[in-house]
Amino acid sequence: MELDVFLNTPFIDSNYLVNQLCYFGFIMSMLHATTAKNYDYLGGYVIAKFESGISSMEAGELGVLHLRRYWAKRLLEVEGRLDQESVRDEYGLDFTLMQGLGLGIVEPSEYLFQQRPDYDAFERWIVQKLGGVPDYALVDRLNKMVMRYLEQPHRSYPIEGEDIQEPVLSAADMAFWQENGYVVLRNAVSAEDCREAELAIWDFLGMDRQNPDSWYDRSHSFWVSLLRHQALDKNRAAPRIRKAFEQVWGTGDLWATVDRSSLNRPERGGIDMSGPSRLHWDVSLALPMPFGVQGLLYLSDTSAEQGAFRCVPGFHRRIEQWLGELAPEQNPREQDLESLGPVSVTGSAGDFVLWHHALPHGSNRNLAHYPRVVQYIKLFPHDYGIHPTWK
Ligand SMILES: O=C(O)CCC(=O)C(=O)O
Repeated sequence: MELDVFLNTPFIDSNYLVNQLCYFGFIMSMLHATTAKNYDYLGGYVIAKFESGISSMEAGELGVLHLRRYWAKRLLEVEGRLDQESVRDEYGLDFTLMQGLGLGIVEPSEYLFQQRPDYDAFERWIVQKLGGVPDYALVDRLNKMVMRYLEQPHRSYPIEGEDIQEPVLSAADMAFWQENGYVVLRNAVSAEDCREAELAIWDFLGMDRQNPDSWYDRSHSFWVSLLRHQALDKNRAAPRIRKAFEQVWGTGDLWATVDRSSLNRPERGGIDMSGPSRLHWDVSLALPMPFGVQGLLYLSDTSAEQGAFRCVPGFHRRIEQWLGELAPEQNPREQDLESLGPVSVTGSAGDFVLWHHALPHGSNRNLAHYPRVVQYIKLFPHDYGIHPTWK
């Protein structure tokens, strides 16, 4: 039964499972499934009602709409009393709110689950995490987003025909994107900004980039959970990266995720440290699959053998047919995805890779001598589609 709850938990695409843990419900279900005892199931779904009665319009001291309801839902979820079905339409709203506040989704979920604070304490925690009270302009934008999410029809992406001024992806880049489902934006950020971000990551890890002996501390995995840093924030706001996302989504109204980074270290002693080298998807494979885009910024020069990003070009155009040809008992994620023809996507420090989330993707093993350093950045519209079923 607990496995059913886990499998039925919807999931917002981002980076691979443990990487982004980008859907709070997923995290909460995992934690919850292993701890809470007193809840009932029917066909794999938790039977409970969202009883808090707190509306999205109720704000606390910070003045942020929906935040109190978000808090109340998480606490009910911890207790196994949240009717997931009744709040399914709000997944995108919760996600955008947490990302838009600059918190990401993992930390708030973990905090609420572990501390079960009252609402005032939750707001104080947010202020402490953000290093201050969210400014008026952000609160105003968030509140408008909440109203639009709840009151206006959600759009279907990509939006065709909206005029995006001063594009950074050329017509040839866009044609490549359409055909292959990925594209590289060269020189997305300056060498200096790249360097600052890379140094912040080394510093956070307590490793010396010049000294390979310092790279193999076993307490560090591929993923680097440094979320908020001036240099990382600057890259999230990089105008060229924003513009590229605007071009592929077809809209300028986008929010940025607060994601982790990664350090793909060269293999040593035959030990593969390359993280998600197995090809995978981070999105539900339930059809129809809504449009979605992921992205990563190379912070170090990355050759194919240096653990580069890999993906299967053009698979976004044939995924539905491919899924349809599988027998019902065949799990798409367990198929031989290597046989689909992945390519390595190389880049210099400062290059940014965008890929359609329908492409199977992963990282290469690093057989070179220097780690590949990457920052994950995704910009998305608040109302982009999230399939309610995780498959
Ligand atoms: O870092 C990479 O090259 C791959 C990242 C990945 O697999 C993911 O974001 O899900």
